[in-house]
Amino acid sequence: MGRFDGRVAIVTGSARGIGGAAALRLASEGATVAFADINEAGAEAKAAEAGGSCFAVGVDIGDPESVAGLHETVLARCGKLDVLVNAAAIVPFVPWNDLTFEEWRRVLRVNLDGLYLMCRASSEAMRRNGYGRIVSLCSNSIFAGTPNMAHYVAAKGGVMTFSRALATELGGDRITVNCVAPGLTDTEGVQESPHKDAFDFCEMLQAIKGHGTPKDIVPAIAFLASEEAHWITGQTLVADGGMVRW
Ligand code: 4PL
Repeated sequence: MGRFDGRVAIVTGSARGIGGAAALRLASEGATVAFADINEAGAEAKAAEAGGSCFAVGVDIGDPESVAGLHETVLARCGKLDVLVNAAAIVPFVPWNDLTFEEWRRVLRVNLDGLYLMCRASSEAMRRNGYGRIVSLCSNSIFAGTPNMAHYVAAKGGVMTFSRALATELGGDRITVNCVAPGLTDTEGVQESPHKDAFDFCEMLQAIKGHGTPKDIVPAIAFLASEEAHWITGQTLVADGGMVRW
């Protein structure tokens, strides 16, 4: 008996990192999860790890046709959609002096336009369903003003404030909309980037010492995605060892 028995979920960014861990958790608690990622091979591997009725779909969340195709696949296969976890994002490391408009647009296209497109399509299916849970990955960088990612910080601020507004729009359809805001987290993506050198700085500010890992973030995502979180909407829950407070 799992919290997500009979539920159908889409998790974007689920080939690895926090999205991958969240998708595996929902699956382990009974959900049929569509592992959605632009890295289709990675998503296939994670879906195979989850087993059961889980499957993978390649998607570019910044492309309306790709997002429409993802939703057609999920609805044809599963008949409904209960949960959307928006974990897909570009995590850039670009100092302000090098931040071109092209780079700004590249990040905003995925991290904010992609959120709009996913919520646009998913909320239609959830509205027909009369039930829904949308959980989007934010970042504590919106409170800290973290360096070398001004465009990312701008997009993640939009993730939080858009979610507040969408919660109002969808409340009448029994759909909740919330965010989880991790701090710097030890993922494959972070280890491949200069962000990996910031763990000591973050730890200095944390109330609880140590490096955040995907498994530290997943419980907050799973709770907000669960049926029993029905009275919580429009909120942003920070899960960062107490680095920032608000
Ligand atoms: C504090 O979301 O929140 C680095 C990279 N440092 O992506 C983030 C902090 C990063 C963050 C983030």
